[in-house]
Amino acid sequence: MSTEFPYENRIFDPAETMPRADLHALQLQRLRETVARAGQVPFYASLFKKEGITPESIKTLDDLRRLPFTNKSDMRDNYPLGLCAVPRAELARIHGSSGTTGMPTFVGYTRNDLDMWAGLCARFLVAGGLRPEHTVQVSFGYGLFTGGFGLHYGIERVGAAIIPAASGNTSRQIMLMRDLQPEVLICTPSYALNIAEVCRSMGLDPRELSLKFAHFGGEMWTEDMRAQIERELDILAFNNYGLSEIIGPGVSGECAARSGMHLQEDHFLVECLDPDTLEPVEDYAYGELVITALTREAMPMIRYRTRDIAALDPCPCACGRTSRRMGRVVGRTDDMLIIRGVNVFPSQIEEALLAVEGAAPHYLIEVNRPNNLDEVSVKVEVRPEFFSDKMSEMQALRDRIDRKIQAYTGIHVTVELVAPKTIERSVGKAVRVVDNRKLRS
Ligand code: DLL
Repeated sequence: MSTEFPYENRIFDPAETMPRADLHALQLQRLRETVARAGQVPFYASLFKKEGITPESIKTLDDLRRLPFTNKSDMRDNYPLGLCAVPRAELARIHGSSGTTGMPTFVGYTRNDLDMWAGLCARFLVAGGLRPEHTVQVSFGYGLFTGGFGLHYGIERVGAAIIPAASGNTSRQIMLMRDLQPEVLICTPSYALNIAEVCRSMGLDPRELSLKFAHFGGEMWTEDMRAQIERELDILAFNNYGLSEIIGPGVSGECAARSGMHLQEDHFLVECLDPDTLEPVEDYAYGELVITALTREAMPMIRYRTRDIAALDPCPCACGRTSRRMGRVVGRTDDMLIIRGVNVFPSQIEEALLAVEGAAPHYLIEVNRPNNLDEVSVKVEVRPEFFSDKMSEMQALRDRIDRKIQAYTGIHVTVELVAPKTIERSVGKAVRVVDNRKLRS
């Protein structure tokens, strides 16, 4: 366990430490129930019929592999709530995801789903230090996005106090922090950096705020980004992962060891597959996460292809939780840039940038295809203290960034340095990539 963590390890729900054999038995029982529930949805019913799948035909967890995959387009084809397995009257809430392209997708929850979800969020919040005596500022959007309400009810379940600040109006966020003294911040990692920056521009030291730790999720971030946020805000930063199609936040989260996010495997069956062959990859190898929601009443999700690339770690954790852990999401299959045959994830570019002194963690990757050849340009903000009107200094910095990106990714990109605070800041999920090839096709 990390010695720097200021709280003792605490387990919110005994299910988190269930022996693996008991967990597997529970998963099998829940998988059968899920197949039965999903069978009431016409979309699944016709797929199951074709393959001869019935709840009774699920004899072992390996039978999961006989089940069909689902993906975002199935949700769109069954718009708005065609994948729901309960009558409309039983829905208690509807969330949605706008996505970056196309129609939104909606996700329905029953009362029991909401209750279970609050419990899952409470688990990872407690694993990452939340206690009933704390005050938490939630700076996620409260709305269709699952981040705000999802975490809100998780915090309530723990018994801590909530400042439901929602996202945006950053100077007001800082005023709330100064006056109400929360120990905990919840938002996207990019918004935390934005808060630190606005704080400094107001003449305040973000390290002097009352914050002690934070739970970040909802977007890709790197270990270097964590170090930077921790330095700038003088906090410990925890990672948590989830997606609206499966439930929202609460699929996994870090404990005090902060070395991988504990998957809540009594509620989700998580596979890590080669996205091309759809065969399982080895432990610790990167693959696409494919998730089956085992306890969702309103929307049982079967083998949902998340497009998120991560690796799974089966090694037992010192904290006592028995679940496997997932590493950071390093990219999405639909974010992966194939540049003249080389696969590049935006996270590799972020890692390279943050390894160069003088580069700020604010950047925008742009991909174009002039003359049918992919070209990548990266706009990078220079840190204020490194920004100079001396051409030679800026040229040298640009060369250092260029070489580092080449070393990390194997491709050459065009680096454009821009003045501090010129790249748009996010209040939610940061936009890091503009792929003009997709916009035109
Ligand atoms: O972002 C749910 C969430 C809210 C998770 C708040 C954690 C905290 P969606 O809007 O549907 O749901 O977006 C889901 O965001 O497939 C990942 O690509 C990405 N994502 C979420 N958490 C992380 C994370 C919410 N910790 C999509 N690291 C997912 C990297 C993340 N990517």
